[in-house]
Amino acid sequence: MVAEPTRADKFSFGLWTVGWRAVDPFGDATRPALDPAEAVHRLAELGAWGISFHDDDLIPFGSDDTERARHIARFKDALAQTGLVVPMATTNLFTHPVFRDGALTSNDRAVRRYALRKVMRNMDLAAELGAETYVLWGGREGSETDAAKDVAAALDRYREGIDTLAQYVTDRGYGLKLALEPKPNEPRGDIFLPTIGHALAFISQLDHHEIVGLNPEVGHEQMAGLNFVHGIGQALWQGKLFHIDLNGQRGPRYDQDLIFGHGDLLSAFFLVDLLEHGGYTGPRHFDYKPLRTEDSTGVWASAAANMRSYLLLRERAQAFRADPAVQAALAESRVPELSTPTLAPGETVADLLADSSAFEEFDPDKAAERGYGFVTLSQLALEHVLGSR
Ligand code: ASC
Ligand code: MN
Ligand code: MN
Ligand code: MN
Repeated sequence: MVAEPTRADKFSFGLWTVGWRAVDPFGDATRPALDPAEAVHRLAELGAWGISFHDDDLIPFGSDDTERARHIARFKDALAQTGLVVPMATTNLFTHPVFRDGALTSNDRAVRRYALRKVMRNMDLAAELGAETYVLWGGREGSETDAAKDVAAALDRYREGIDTLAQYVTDRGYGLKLALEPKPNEPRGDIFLPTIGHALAFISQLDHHEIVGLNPEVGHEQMAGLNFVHGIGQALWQGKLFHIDLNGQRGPRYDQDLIFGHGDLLSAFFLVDLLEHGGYTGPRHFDYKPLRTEDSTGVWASAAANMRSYLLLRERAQAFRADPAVQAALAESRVPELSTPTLAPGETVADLLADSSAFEEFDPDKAAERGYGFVTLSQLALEHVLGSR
């Protein structure tokens, strides 16, 4: 029996996910607006632990100070009543037409300054609500024509923007960490920092690189045809997996934002295995869209489905790890051997050069004879995913 979700599982949802009214480029909303306080209550009832938001999800754009305070107070009441926490917050730098050419990298300097202030204002609220992570998804940072952007200048401005925000967080003593979210395209034809790899390289150029990491989204890497598990593996290896957006995607096409597990299932299995065994302790955050076909019953069913997919896959990953046949297959495939350093402790380059067994006496033809047994391993994983072992 799969466990029901509990707070200890650290499941969180974007307010914009369950609250998505299903407006798409071709059609109007199919669902009414969702009251943020109701979202908090329903998610808490389903066993979620946290909720995240863009400033404009909670406080409609253009609200005056009185309205703003009222929206925040209602949200805080709902949090207090349910015990739901706010682990992360982010900024909407994409809906208003002022961001048509981007926010931190708009060609218009005044727009860039306005964007920084919009982020800072919501960082104040994020800190007040106890968030640990502040996500920056540069949805409009990009172009449709290469004539439109000086890429080096855009990256200079992106770096300036992120460093300015990191400085703000540090000056205020907020303790917030910044997490950049890569995406290759949509809504722009091409978006800057398109993949985990680009974003990691960019972070290395920041003054405040220590407090800046990543919020990778499953579907965004898969839109670029990349292996999400490898991307997460590298982000963890570099100590930069600050947060994660879980969802589903079927191949390189528009951003589907499917329920977690409803896209590439095998990849989702290996992802959960990695998160559970690879040292990630942060939120399991879902950034998905309830299908446009669904009414509110379907919305809450989809929220529950995300958590249930994760728990099922976690159970399957634990069974996979515990299976003696899997342990034997891992050994046969020499997977643990990759953790043995290539040079012996204290061995120098000169020692390696002096070791005739490494080269002069090494028989590459002989070493090439043996297969690695990965088929057996892969099939064992499949059988565990299917519940047949
Ligand atoms: C985010 C985030 C995204 C986008 C998208 C907005 O904050 O993580 O992927 O905004 O969900 O629709
Ligand atoms: Mn997405
Ligand atoms: Mn996302
Ligand atoms: Mn999204």
